[in-house]
Amino acid sequence: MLKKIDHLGIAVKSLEEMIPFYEKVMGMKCVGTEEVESQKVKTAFFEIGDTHIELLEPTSEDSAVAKFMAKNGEGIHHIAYYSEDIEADLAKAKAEGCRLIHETPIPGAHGKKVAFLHPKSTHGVLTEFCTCGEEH
Ligand code: CMX
Repeated sequence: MLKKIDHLGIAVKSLEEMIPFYEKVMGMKCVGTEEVESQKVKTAFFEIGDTHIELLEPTSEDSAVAKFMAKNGEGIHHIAYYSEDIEADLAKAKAEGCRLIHETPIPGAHGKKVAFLHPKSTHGVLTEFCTCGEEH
C-alpha cells in the first residue's frame, strides 16, 4: 500500500547552483548528495516536514533527466510514493493498465528499491514507487 509522498524529483542544470538556492530561499537543509550511476544523475536531498525534495542533475546527455530538460527545461520531473509492499503495488498498477518502466524494483538513491510507471499511462506524471533503505 502507498503510504505517503516520499519525495518530489526536480530536474536542475546544476546542483552546485541550486543547493544554495534551496538553502537560502526556502530555508531547507541539504541532508545528502549522491551519484546514482545507473540513472546517470547526481542527487541532493532536502527535508521538508516528513517528506523530501530531490534535486536531479544529469551526468550524461543520454540520461532520462537530460532528455526531460532538453524538452521542458528545469522543473518537476517525478513524484515518488513510499510503498510498504512495492511488488504488490506494482502488480496492482499493472493490473489497472499502467505501463511499468521497471517490472521489478531497481536500486535507487539512499539504498532504496525503486520502480517507475510510464507517464503516458499515468496521465502525464512520471511516478515512482520506492521502499526501504535509509531515512530519505
Ligand atoms: N514527466 C512527464 N512526461 C515525461 C517525462 C516526465 N518526467 N519524461 C518523459 N516524458 C514524456 C515525454 O515528454 C514524451 O511525451 P510525448 O510523446 O508526448 O512527446 C514521452 O514521455 C516519451 O516517452 P518515451 O519515448 O517512452 O521515452 P523517453 O526516452 O523520453 O523516456 C521515460 C521517458 C519516462 C521512459 C524515462 O525518462 C524513464 O525511464 N524514466 C524513469 C527513470 C528516471 O526518470 N530516472 C531519473 C531519476 C532517478 C532518481 O530519482 O534517482
